[in-house]
Amino acid sequence: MSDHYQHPYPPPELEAEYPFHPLEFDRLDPQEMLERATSFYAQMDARRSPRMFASDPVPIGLIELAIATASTAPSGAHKQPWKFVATQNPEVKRAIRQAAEEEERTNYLDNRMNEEWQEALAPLGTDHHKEFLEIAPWIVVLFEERFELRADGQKRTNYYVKESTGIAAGMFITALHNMGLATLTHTPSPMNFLSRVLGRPNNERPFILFPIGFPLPGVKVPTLARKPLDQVMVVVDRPHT
Ligand code: IYR
Repeated sequence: MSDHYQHPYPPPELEAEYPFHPLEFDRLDPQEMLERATSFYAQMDARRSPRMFASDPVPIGLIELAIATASTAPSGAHKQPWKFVATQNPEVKRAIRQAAEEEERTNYLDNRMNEEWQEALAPLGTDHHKEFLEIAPWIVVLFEERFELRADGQKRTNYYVKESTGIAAGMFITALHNMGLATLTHTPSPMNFLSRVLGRPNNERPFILFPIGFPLPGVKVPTLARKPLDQVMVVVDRPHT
């Protein structure tokens, strides 16, 4: 047996039961790989989370494409345990803002966040004002599907729900940035009110809220440094003893 032997996938008898097809995959030449990697990194490194938005409308087609892109995320047993709930309705956005600001007032003004937490947030200058929830043209709330609820009322387990939904969230942010839209990963806390305001069933739990639109022209963002590669990457070149 050669070092490169690989047990065949799929097992031949499985193909009688489930469909398989050859993967479409174009190998790029090394030069093009490096060019694409370099320019994509520069593009993503320019992404920031604004906290003031313009009210300019965004066509639903772009929101649909961002959600379709996010939904290409890999997921545990391919269950895709997420739901992207989108609204541009002013009354819904107002209800979300009001409930979020009420919770955040308790967080910031009644010290529900402990001292360490408030210290960590100090350089970001966040507070309980969340006007962007009404001003941004779209709010998309990503829900994790804790379990699958079938139409006939049957329940089915979902797997790696947080990992899967987290990956979808990252791809959503990436898709929005790539199409020239801005978003803020907002986690009002606690955020159970989102299930009520958006009328979601109890197998879904709010995961992250995304206001989406264009940044207010001239908006400032904190001057933050990203960790250098050597602080986020470790190469292991021999077994640890
Ligand atoms: N949920 C609050 C507080 C907050 C917490 C973290 I961690 C942040 O990175 C930013 C804000 C709020 O939305 O203001």
